Amino acid sequence: MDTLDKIIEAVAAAAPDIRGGLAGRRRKADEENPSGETQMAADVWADEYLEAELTAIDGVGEFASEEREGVIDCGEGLSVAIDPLDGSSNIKSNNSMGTIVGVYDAPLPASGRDLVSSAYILFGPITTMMVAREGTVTEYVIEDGDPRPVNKDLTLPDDPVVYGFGGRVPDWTDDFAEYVREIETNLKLRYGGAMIGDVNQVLTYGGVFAYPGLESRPEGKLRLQFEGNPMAYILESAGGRSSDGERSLLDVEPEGLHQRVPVHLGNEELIDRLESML
Ligand code: FDP
Repeated sequence: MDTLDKIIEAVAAAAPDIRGGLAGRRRKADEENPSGETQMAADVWADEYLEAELTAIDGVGEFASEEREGVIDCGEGLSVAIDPLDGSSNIKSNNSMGTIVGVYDAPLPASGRDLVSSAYILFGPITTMMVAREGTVTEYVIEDGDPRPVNKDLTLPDDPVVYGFGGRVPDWTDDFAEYVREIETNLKLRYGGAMIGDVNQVLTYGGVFAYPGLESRPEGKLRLQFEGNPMAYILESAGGRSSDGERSLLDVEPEGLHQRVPVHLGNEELIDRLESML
């Protein structure tokens, strides 16, 4: 089994344990993450759980997480960047959230072009895993830690249906607000507040997800290494597009481990139109 298989197997095996540990960890932790956001006890626990599992794999050289400041050097080989619990503010209201994993063949922070695979676990009513690798995307259902493929070579539907955008509406730029007015005539709003759940809807029904650059925060909210790049890799492998507003997220220059970036993901024509309007 190669290192990539071992990483994906370890993430799938961890999913039932992480899910099982959420119920008792809905409170806030006493700390902030390196981006200055309040951590939930579940964030800290999932981070420590996955760190132990992933750094133990022979062939993993670096490990980094949205929940910790620096990169952990753990040998020679691939670099793994994770968001252990994306959308963890949803734990209070018991809505969807998940885990994101990007595997780079370069030291961190790395370019999205150095990704060799990325995956996410979605803790919805069912635990599923989406894996992009070698240009194809596969969806698995995870029961007892065993991934069972349910959708091989998944591609975005041609006729987009949904959109979901983060950030407060008065904080959107005028150009972005104009884009929303144009596309909402044909699409319906679906926003759950966890990128994984919202992007999973786009992959299922077609459409567009964004956490755009805001008036108060032009760099947006989401992090390039842990969120933007891995999700862009999945969307582009499924035939869609990603953009920071001008270019594919995979072409954004990595400048820091916790760097933020405006994120737009979806069907090609919807992202092309966005870029022409921003
Ligand atoms: P969260 O802070 O709950 O972890 O970056 C994480 C994220 O959630 C995304 O999953 C989500 O799309 C976004 O932030 C939600 O932010 P808003 O609360 O500003 O909508």
